[in-house]
Amino acid sequence: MNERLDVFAEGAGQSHNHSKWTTELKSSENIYENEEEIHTLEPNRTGPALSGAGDGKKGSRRAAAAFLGLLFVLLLTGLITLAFLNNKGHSEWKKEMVLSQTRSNNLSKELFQLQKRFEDMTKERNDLQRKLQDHHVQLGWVFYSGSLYYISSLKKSWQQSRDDCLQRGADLVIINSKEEQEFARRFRKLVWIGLTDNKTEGTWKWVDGTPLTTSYWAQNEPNGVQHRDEDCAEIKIYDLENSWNDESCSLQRFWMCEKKKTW
Ligand code: MMA
Ligand code: CA
Repeated sequence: MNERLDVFAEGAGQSHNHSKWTTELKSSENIYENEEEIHTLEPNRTGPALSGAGDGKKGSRRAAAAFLGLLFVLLLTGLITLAFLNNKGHSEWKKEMVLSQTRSNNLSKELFQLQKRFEDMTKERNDLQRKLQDHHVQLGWVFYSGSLYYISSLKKSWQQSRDDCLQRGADLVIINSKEEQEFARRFRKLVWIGLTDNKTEGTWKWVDGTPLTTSYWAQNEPNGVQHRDEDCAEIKIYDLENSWNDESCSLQRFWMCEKKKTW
């Protein structure tokens, strides 16, 4: 070691002539020679006590080193695999995100279009309903509480009256509330209503087949005056709530049709 220091000292302090460099190189070679020497001596440094373990100890150390190396390689492989999988997962997740975003955008567009279509169709429906209503009004129909009513200006028998209603896409009026009864009286006309006992005498039924539950017969009605065969109902005493009379079906009366509003 002293020799090495000397050489560097010489090199630094003295002139840069060729012989000096040669000396330096030679000295360097020497240094390595010494190192080799040290290496060859190494086993002896362990001392006599340890050298007793011999080749067996040497083998187990190699095995341990090999094991550690293998462990290191395995760990490295694991890490690389994890990094790869993570990266792969990440890119797949990103792809999924883009797809989801696209799908979401498409659905938003579709929703917007459907909303627009719904609005357009609602407008269209309202326009058609208005037109239909105007049409009915022009034909003499009156709107009241979800139904259309037609009050005739001619007089006919009960059956002819009913046929007229059927031709208009309606039927004779069915009165099933106090309000409807009041509405029907308001026209102050003697009108046929859709009530008859022509199937079974004494059993009054509405034209839709439903039985009579709430009735507004006038006082002493229905009386079925003898020899008149009074099987059809009319609104007669329209000034009173209880205004109905059973009358001979062949008599000529105004009539009232009802058409349920289906829109
Ligand atoms: C008429 C006819 C009948 C009704 C009575 C009431 C005379 O017959 O309308 O149906 O019951 O009047 O007085
Ligand atoms: Ca009567």
